[in-house]
Amino acid sequence: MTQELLLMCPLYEPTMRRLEDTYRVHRVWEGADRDALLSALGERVRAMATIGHERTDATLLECLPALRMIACFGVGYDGVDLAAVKARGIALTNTPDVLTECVADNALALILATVRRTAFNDRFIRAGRWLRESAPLTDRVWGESLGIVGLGRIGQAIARRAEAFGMSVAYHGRRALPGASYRYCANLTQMAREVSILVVACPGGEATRGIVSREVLQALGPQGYLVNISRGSTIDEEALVEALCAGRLAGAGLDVFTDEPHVPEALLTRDNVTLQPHVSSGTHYTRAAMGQLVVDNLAAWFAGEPLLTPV
Ligand code: 8YV
Repeated sequence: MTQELLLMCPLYEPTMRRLEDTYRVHRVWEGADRDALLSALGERVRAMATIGHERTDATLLECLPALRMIACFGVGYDGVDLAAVKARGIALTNTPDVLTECVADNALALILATVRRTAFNDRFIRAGRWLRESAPLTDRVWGESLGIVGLGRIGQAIARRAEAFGMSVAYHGRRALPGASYRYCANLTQMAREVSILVVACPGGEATRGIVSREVLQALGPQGYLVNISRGSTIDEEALVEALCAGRLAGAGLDVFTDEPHVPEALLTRDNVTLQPHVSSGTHYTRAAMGQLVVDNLAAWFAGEPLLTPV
C-alpha cells in the first residue's frame, strides 16, 4: 500500500519529485480549500514534510490526529510547537550539518558586501556614476572585530572564516562553549559595544526573540554593522530600521526578516543595507543534501528504523 504524505509547502523541486515517486503526496498549499483537505486527510495521514519556520502549531496538529512524523526541510524548527509535538508523541527531524558551510559562506558574503559596499558599487557603475565621480571609500573587514551571537555549528563555521580574514572573534550564547578558543561574552550588549561587526547565527524561536534589542543596536553604534542569517525574529526590526535610517548604525546585511517575503519599505532605498531573500542554504549542493535527509528520515520512520537526524 502506498503511504500518504502531507507536503505543507514547496521544498526543493527534485526532493518533491522523489517524495512523489515513493508516497501519495498531498500538496497542501496548492489546494483551494486547505481546511477541507486537512480534515479529509486528518484521520489517516501519518507523516508530513514541511519547512521548519512554517507554522506547525497545536491548531494544525489538532486537525491531524493520525500524524506521528514531521520531517523539516531546514535546520531551524522555530515554527514547530515543540510542546504540542511532544504531547502527541510525534517524531520530528531537521536537516543539520549539511547546510552549515554554505550558510556560513553567505554570512561572510553579507559581511563583505555590506562593509565593502559591493552591491552599492555595482549599482554605482550601472547608474553611470563612475563616469562622473569616484566611489566613496568604505570601512574594512580584514583586521576588524566580529561578535557572533550563537556559536553553534554555523557560528563556528563563520568564526573559522572570520579568522582567515584576520578578524578577532568574540561570541555570545547562553554559556561558554567548552574548548572554544574565541572570547566568550556573557553580556550581549557589552559584546556589541566592543565589536565592529555583529553577526546573528543563533536559532530562532521564543528563547531568542528580540535578542538583538534596541539597546544592543545602540551599543553596536554608528560605526557598527549587523548581519543576520538566523531568523528575523531575533532582531527588533523596528529599532533596526530606525537606527539605519537615523545613521545610528553603519549598515546591515540581512538574509532574514520578520514578515518574509515582506521587507520593511524603508530598507529598500538604503545604500548601507544589503538584502538577501532568505537564501543562505540556497545552493544546489546544500538543498540536495537537505532534501536527501528529508527523504531518508521519512523512509527510516516508515520502516520503523532509527531516524537519521531527530530533533
Ligand atoms: C530554510 C533555513 O529552511 O535551515 C533553515 O533553518 O532557514 C533554511 O535552510 C530553507 O531556506 C527553506 O526555506
